[in-house]
Amino acid sequence: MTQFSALQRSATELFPQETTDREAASARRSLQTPGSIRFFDYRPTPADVRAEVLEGLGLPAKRLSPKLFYDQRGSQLFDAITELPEYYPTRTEIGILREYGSQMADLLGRDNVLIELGSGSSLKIQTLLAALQPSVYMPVDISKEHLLESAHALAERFPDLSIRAACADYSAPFKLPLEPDWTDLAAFFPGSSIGNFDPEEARRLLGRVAGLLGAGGRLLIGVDLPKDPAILNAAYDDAQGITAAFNLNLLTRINRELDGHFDPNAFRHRAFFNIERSRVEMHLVSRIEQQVEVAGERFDFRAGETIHTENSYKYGIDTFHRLAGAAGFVAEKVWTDEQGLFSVHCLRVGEERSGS
Ligand code: AVJ
Repeated sequence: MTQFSALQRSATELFPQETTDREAASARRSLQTPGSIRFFDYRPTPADVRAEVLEGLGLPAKRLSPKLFYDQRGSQLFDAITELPEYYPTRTEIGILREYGSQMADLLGRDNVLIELGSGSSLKIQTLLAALQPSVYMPVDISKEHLLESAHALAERFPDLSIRAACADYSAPFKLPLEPDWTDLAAFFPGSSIGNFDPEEARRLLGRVAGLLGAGGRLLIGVDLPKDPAILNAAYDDAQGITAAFNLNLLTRINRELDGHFDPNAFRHRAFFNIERSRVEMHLVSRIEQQVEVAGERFDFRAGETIHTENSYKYGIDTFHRLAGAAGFVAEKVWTDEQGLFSVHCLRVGEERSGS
């Protein structure tokens, strides 16, 4: 059995199914909307989560992957972050998409299959759908409930849109519910989520996207720009403490899903711009010396010791062009806001690609 057919079979198409749980309820609601939603679950597996958490906490410099932020509560907190006065990226990027959407559509082409990586609430795509008019919209996200709710909301607003939602982890090699005769693919990767990956991982991820799209395929990608550290520090450590709650929710999630015994009050949120590496770092700092059990294993913390939970790299335009070039993309166009806070690039997969 090939890997592809294995994944195809594990994919759950909820649309026609009649079961009693929540997600099926939301799929049933979709039966009442004119729009068409099909849902494919590639189940980013809990076994991987457990192994990753235990490995990360066992390292001399403890770390956890930022993708673990996005359980249902974490996805909600992230949505709240995007509305904070200090968090400029979302509203700035949406402003750029609004202003230049028709130029973007001219470059990306219309009537294609539009894949969105890390679609979250599918808010940004809504500013582009009228201009882009894809034949199929394929949101890909790691958070299943969030993906289903968003797809449903989108179908209500865009009843003629054909939606194929895929619950998958794009940070590792991933499959998508693509049909063999779908050749005209484009991708949308907004929000500067590429910044969560170290440059080398980012190059590999972009390389996989290039492979998926094929020569000539277009990628529209949002990339946060380096800027005054004071702006960055405020954006990742807001006055209302929403980002702190988002960071600390990771511990609550581990407690719930992995039999963890973290006391979230015994940790505090820390975020700062690391200028040398051009990245915002988020950490959870142990307020005290303590021992914490997770999934039956014990982890020791010194007072002040941190768990590194996120990097958010900021790329200048030339630096990002070099990264994209190394992944097989040719830069076509870049748009920014007037203040130079954020950039959106249109990249095209070059003809000359050496393997993946
Ligand atoms: C979703 C990865 C783009 O790095 O700005 C927001 C996540 N972390 N506040 C970012 C995040 C803290 C966000 N990305």
